[in-house]
Amino acid sequence: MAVVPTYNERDNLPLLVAKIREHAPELDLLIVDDNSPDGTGQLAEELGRDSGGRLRVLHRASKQGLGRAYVAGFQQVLAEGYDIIVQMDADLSHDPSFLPQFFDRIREADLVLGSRYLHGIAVVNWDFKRLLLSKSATAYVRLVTGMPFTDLTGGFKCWRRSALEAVGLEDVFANGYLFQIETTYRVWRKGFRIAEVPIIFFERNLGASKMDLHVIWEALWGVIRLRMRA
Ligand SMILES: Nc1nc2c(ncn2[C@@H]2O[C@H](COP(=O)(O)OP(=O)(O)O)[C@@H](O)[C@H]2O)c(=O)[nH]1
Ligand SMILES: [Mg+2]
Repeated sequence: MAVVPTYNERDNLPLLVAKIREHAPELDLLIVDDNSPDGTGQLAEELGRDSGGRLRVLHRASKQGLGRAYVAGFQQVLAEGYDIIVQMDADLSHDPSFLPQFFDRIREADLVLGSRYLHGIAVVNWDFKRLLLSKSATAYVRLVTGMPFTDLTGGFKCWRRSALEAVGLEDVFANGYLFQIETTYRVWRKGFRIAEVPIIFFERNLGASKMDLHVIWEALWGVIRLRMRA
C-alpha cells in the first residue's frame, strides 16, 4: 500500500499513478487529498474508478498540512490490515522506479528510508542554497538526536506495519519536514531496524511547493523538543 498526500497536484497525479503501475503493479494506493481547489480530489476519484479497486481516495475537508494528512492516511491503511506501507510525494520528486529497491530492503528491516545522500549527492534541479539547507538540516538532526542516517528530512519511506504502529500516530505533533524526522526518531528510539536505500530526488517540474519558512522553524525547534521528551 502507498499513501500519497496531495494538495493541488492535478498535473502530477496521473503521471505518478501511471509510473507506479509500471514499476509496482501490485501496489494499492491511498490518495489523501485536502480538498484541493484545483480539483485533484475529483481527478483522483476518476483515476480510482478505472483502477479496479487499486486506487482509493481519502477526502479531507481542508488543508491541514502534510503531517496531518499522513496521520489520517496511515491510520486508515493500518485499520485495513496492510503489512507494508510506502509513503511518497505526489509531485514526482519520488520516482516509482525506486520502489523495487524499497521492497527488497524491507524484507530485512522495519523501516526503509530513501536517501538522497547515501552515495554522494543525488538531487536534480536544486540550487546550491536549497541543497545547503537540506544537508545542514540532516547534519543538525544527527547532532541533536544521535540518529546515524544520511538523509533525515526525506519523505520517501517504506514501513513495516509493526514499526508504523509503534510510531504512536495519535501523539505525532509535527506537520512539515519535522514530521519525517519525528516519525523516524520515534521508531529508532525503540530499536527498530532502519535501512537506507539510495534514491535520486527530482525537484518538481509541475505545480508549486507547499513548504514555507514556518516549516523550517517548526523543524529547528521541534528537533530539540523531540530530544527533550526522550
Ligand atoms: N493532503 C495534503 N497534502 C499536502 C499538504 N502539503 C503538502 N502536501 C503534499 O505533500 C507532498 C510534498 O509537498 P511539497 O509541497 O512538494 O513539499 P516539498 O517537496 O518539500 O517542496 C506533495 O505531494 C504535496 O501535494 C497538505 O496540507 N495536505
Ligand atoms: Mg515536492
